[in-house]
Amino acid sequence: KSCSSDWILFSGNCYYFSKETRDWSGAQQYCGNQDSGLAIINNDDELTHLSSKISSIHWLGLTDLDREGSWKWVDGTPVDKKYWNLGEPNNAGEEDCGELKEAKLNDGRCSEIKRWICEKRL
Ligand code: 2F8
Ligand code: CA
Repeated sequence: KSCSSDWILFSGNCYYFSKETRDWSGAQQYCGNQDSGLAIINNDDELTHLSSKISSIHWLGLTDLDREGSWKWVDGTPVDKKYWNLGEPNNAGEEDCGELKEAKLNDGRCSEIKRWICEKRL
């Protein structure tokens, strides 16, 4: 078995790195339509690998929309604090959606339009 074309395999999961751009909900909707979800980072290897594939900010499956300040991956797993960039999450203005930027997490405005990463089990 292998990943669909345009998806890449890493450690038993298939990832889609969008070229198009959407807000966080739109990105989540795209992934859902592909039987996947916005990507979730479970360990250092995954963070390193995903980061090595991108050169701009991408949405991840991370949000505190359910409860301000309570950051969780979209599968309900709490986020390991070591992955945040220094000083993040800072909720600057109002930032409830998580993104990957230079191998660290940042909270960004959910309405911003940017690329995203989807993930599904192979
Ligand atoms: O310095 C980190 C800070 O950078 C930006 O704000 C100046 C980000 N906001 C936007 O890109 C809109 C913040 O999320 C980030 O914390
Ligand atoms: Ca921020």
